[in-house]
Amino acid sequence: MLETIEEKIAGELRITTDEALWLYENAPTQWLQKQADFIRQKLHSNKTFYNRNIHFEPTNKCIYSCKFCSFYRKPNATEEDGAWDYSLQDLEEKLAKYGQNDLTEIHITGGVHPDRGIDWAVELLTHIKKLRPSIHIKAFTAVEVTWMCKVSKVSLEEGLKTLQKAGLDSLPGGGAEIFDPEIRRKIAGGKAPADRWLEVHGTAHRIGVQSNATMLYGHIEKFRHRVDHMDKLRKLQDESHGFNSFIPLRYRNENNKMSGRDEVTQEEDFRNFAIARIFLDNIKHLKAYWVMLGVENAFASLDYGVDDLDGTVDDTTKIYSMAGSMDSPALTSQFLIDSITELGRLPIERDSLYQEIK
Ligand code: V47
Ligand code: SF4
Repeated sequence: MLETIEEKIAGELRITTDEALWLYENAPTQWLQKQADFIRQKLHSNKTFYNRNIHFEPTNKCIYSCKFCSFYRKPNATEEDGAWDYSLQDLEEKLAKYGQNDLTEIHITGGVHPDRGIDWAVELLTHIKKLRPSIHIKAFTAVEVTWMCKVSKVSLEEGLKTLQKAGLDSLPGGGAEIFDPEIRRKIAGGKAPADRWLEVHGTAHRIGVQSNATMLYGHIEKFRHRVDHMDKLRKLQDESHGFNSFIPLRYRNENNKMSGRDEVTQEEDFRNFAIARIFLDNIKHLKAYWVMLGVENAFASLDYGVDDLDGTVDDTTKIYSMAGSMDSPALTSQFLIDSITELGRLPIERDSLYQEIK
């Protein structure tokens, strides 16, 4: 099997879902590393991408209660319970810390607030574009978009077009979790099912809003569920061509309803990145989100098919710090440039759609 797959990789042929499953179960890690690195090198030579961004989470109040989530609070929770609702003024203050040209992207995602529909999002997007006309707004997971359209009683396409007109430039990859219905139901309760997540992204791509895709792994899923997840993404991408990057997210186990579970090993992270690089032949970039993996692991994953490290991020990212990652995550561009260079790679600052800036 290994030789057959190796020949396919050398010939730029697609591997099957059975072959991907076989790799998860049988392939030596060193072999995976070599093959994934070969593909990355072919796609990106020795370039490693990063961007200058901040993350903003408007609220952690959420109508859902996903078992892996350490971040959400009930909609009626108070500040004392650890709930927050940032105002436009709070956002303005956060942005004011940066000069007009210091950032190229703002990434916005948060809890699914019961009362917030498309109008709320339009106000937020419009305000940001007024303050920073050229900033790229990557905002709202497919789950948030679904809920907003429901609150505002508009179709998905109408809702997305309204957001796009107000300044939405792309969608982040969150909310995908794991697509298998049974596993999804167990860990993510009643939130938008896989078909809907895929429909949101397919519709966004059709109207010219590109996006990313994530996969939450290392909880109760089996390898076959990961393959099924990536297969669904690969199929949609064949039709819609709108995914820029794939971001595997390892389940972090602090302060949530699945906290008793161990996290997977670093080797498992590397194997997962490598298999994703081999399987997803139509998604150009593979991102290691350093906030989740830790800086050292993220840099080490560059040997396993990863070409992108996300960005400078800055400190309000609580989704991960509350689940066990570092507090107040932030890196400077210089740190990213120096670290990538030390590894013998070429640091490339990119914009949110992966156009090279410098
Ligand atoms: O959908 C929540 C994940 C995601 C935990 O598109 C957890 O560029 C691990 O999607 N352990 C949101 N993961 C974050 C996200 C993202 C991040 C960075 C870049 C981009 C992009 C998207 O965070 C959720 C969920 O899968 N998550 N809790 C946890 N305990
Ligand atoms: Fe809410 Fe998102 Fe957390 Fe699920 S993962 S509880 S939808 S904030």
